[in-house]
Amino acid sequence: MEAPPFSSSCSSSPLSSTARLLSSSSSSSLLFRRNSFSKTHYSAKFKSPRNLSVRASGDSVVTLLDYGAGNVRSVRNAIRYLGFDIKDVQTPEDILKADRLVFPGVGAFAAAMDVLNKNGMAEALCSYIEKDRPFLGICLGLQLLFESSEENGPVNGLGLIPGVVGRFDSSNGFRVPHIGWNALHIKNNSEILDDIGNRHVYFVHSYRAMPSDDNKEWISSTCNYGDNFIASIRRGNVHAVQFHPEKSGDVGLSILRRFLYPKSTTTKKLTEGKASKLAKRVIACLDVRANDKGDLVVTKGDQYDVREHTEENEVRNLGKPVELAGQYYIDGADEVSFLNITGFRDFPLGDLPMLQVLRYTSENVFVPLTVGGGIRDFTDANGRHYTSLEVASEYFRSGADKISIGSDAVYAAEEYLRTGVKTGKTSLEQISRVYGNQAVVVSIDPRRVYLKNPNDVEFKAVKLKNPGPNGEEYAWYQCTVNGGREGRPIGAYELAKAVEELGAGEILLNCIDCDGQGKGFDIDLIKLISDAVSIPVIASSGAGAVEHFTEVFTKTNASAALAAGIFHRKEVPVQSVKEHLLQEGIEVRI
Ligand code: 1PR
Repeated sequence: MEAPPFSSSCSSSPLSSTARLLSSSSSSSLLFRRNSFSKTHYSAKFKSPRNLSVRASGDSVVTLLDYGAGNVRSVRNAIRYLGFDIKDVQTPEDILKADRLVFPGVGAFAAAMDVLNKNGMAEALCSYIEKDRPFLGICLGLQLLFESSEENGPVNGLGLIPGVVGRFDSSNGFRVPHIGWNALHIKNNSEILDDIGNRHVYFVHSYRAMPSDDNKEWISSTCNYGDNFIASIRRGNVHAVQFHPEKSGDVGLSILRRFLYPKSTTTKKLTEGKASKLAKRVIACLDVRANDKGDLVVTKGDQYDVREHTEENEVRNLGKPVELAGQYYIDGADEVSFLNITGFRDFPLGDLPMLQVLRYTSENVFVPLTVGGGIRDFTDANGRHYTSLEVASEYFRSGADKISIGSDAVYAAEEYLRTGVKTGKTSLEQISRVYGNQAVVVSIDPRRVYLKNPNDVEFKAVKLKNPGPNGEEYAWYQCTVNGGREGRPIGAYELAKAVEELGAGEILLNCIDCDGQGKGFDIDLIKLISDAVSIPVIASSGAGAVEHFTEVFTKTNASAALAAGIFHRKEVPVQSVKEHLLQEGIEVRI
């Protein structure tokens, strides 16, 4: 395919406060005590499926443009998994000398452009692309090729492709951010998409570029989410994708492999799928904490009580975090979440090897990883102060795609509702400003409080389908902090609406009453919250059978359903859940 001339207008823009934050957070190296931690200890039994992995020969080096925001570790891991070494861009000359360049844009548009402009990378990128050198942009790495973006803007982009990047419209009922596995509509020969077999790929973004007459020659695929937006572009050797191949399981690895081995005969066509729209997600959750011997284990509570009811009163041990996460990936989980459930009292960067768990997991697990627990400001025993942004940054650098905030989000919401002022200083606001709200989940731990009369309380109450123990017909859902230990004067409904305004991109909705009971999700609660907000809601707590997943997706607007106990105890495999959902006509990723 011949590459027509490019219309470049590489532009510069002043350094924003976001970019200053971004560069300072990314350059800060955290001085925390790393526990001695053996990789074999945590991943001894887990063997990754290597069927898609091939060894590169000859010039097996990929140049990676990583400007220090968000999770680029996953892209690195996927490239290494496919047999390539990575050379990091240090100077603009490294871009010009690259044989193949991967640009995984992460974070906000303006912040990324500021960094690129400041260090001369923008010009080098334009020059490299204009010469039709092998290029793969990912997510923001696609958006930055356009003329400008409305994200905190307008802000000028690299100007290589005609068009403005705009925000999804949530007024038509589509939740923003667009998070999850969606279908591609192939428009032109893209080569790198040749083997994907009509399967879903993983998107996570609030802004998108739209097709037009001016950019139609660039478009290789579109995706529908309220409107048709550009999912990938291709011109000559230049490719860019809005979705995340490094997070799209075997489909994504196949796309990356086609880019890295353009003339390869080693490609393997994947099983044909029937992807047509955004799939409902099935998420495996690992509650993690140190047991009494100090080993980090996956545990599971009954209504948040994680101790065995024996004389020893030990913390329940259901397996090793890295091993189990790897197994759930193989089994087809659409995401894996780690919740460090004692993070509220232990400093996550100091005492617990959660960072190592993330690092090892992300080497072999190519679906999104969320980590939560202990994300807040903290001063250690030596008086060193860590901001929640630093804690989150370290999680992102270690392989997390999203972080989840529990207790700290409750305090932030209470303060916001009390004063009506967004200070911009809460962990929620800071992290979503720097990393984008799609990277920030708020985990809610509510407990049912039964009422005879809904007017007995200032918080939103619901009429229950099943009355309470004393025949109460109503309940409100009281938020808790510190792993359910302390009730707070705020309801789940009020909290959900407040954290959406403060910048949360998704809600993980637990329910203490249902946790570990296996009797089904709390439909009243999930309906209340998923109807109240326009960000995606993950239903959690209570799954005990495949039918419970169908129920939550047919009776509420949940975007995803999460389970722990039934997966850990191997009572119901992830695949059975998906097969059942498909039989019931609910689209899921296969
Ligand atoms: O407050 O920011 O440090 O975050 C702490 C995080 O740890 C929160 O996300 C909170 O939900 C979680 N957490 C704290 N204590 C517990 C506990 O169980 N004692 N776990 C806990 C929350 C709930 C779900 C569980 C589902 C599904 N566990 O994660 O996986 O209920 O379980 P099921 O399918 O077996 O019913 P911070």
